[in-house]
Amino acid sequence: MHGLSTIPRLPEAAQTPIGAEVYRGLTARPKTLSPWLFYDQEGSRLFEAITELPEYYLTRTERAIFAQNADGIIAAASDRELTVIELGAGTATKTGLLLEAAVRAQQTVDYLAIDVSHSALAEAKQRIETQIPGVRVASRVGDYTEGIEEIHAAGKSRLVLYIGSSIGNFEPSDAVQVLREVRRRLSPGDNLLLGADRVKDRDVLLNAYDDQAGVTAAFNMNVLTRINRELCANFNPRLFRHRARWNDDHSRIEMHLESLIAQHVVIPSLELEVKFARGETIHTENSYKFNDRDVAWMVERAGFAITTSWTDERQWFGVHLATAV
Ligand code: AVI
Repeated sequence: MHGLSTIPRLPEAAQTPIGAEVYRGLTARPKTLSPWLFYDQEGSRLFEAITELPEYYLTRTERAIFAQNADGIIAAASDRELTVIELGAGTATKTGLLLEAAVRAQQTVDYLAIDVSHSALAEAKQRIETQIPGVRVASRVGDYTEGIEEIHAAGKSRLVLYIGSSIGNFEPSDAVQVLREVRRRLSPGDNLLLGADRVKDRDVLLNAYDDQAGVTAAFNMNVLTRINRELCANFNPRLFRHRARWNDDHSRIEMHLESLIAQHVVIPSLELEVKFARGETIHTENSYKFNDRDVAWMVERAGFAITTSWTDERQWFGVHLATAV
């Protein structure tokens, strides 16, 4: 027999993005799943609901910082005309405050929204164009940095928005890599506006990721339902529970799904049987919390320098303007 034919081949489903990730994550020790798996249609709806929860202060606090400082942020970003580009724009609900300030400063502004969700971009475009005359909206479905280089902005300065503390869902080294990718597509003097959640009281953080109404729990559990649907697995979500933990050594909130009993889960499309001990968890998300020094370290390694930072009264959230050097 030919030697090569004995190499075990992974089933076809393990070669799709979701199949590959679930195979990798559930055969790893400890078990992990990447947070991008949260965002199917139901997960995106649940995330929108999270942003309105009383305990989830992040969205509301960042919006308040923009409401108070939008003119200052736009003025600090450039003395030339600005073109605004938003990475992971989603429905761009907070961005309007910055775009209104840009219109006040320069009458018209070009705005490019980049996101993986076509429907979110369509909603953003429709809302911004009707509510803020003067903004010319372009959108691009794609990964976060795709399309930046297409904005040549001759004679103009680019302002890239990466807000909402999305940067906190990456491992620190990956976060630097993401920012490097952004920097690579910019010219010296262009700017990045980075929203990053700050380190704070442990209970405030834990409540934000384990709310009374159970919306965050449903968001986390939805991963199992998605794997059942898309990979024909037989997870029983009732046999798992949502856990949020503060990891002080790494300055991050962790989300896990904890198995309530010893059990086996079968994923036939991956030809995989996954064993869980009672109390064993799948680590589904990290949400890093930063102090100003962490943010400066991260952006400097990516080729930016912080020029101005803004925060709220309680100093719970940071908005940082960083210039490409
Ligand atoms: C998208 N990201 C910034 C959210 C966060 O706070 O880390 C995702 C989230 N996870 C649980 N609640 C919200």
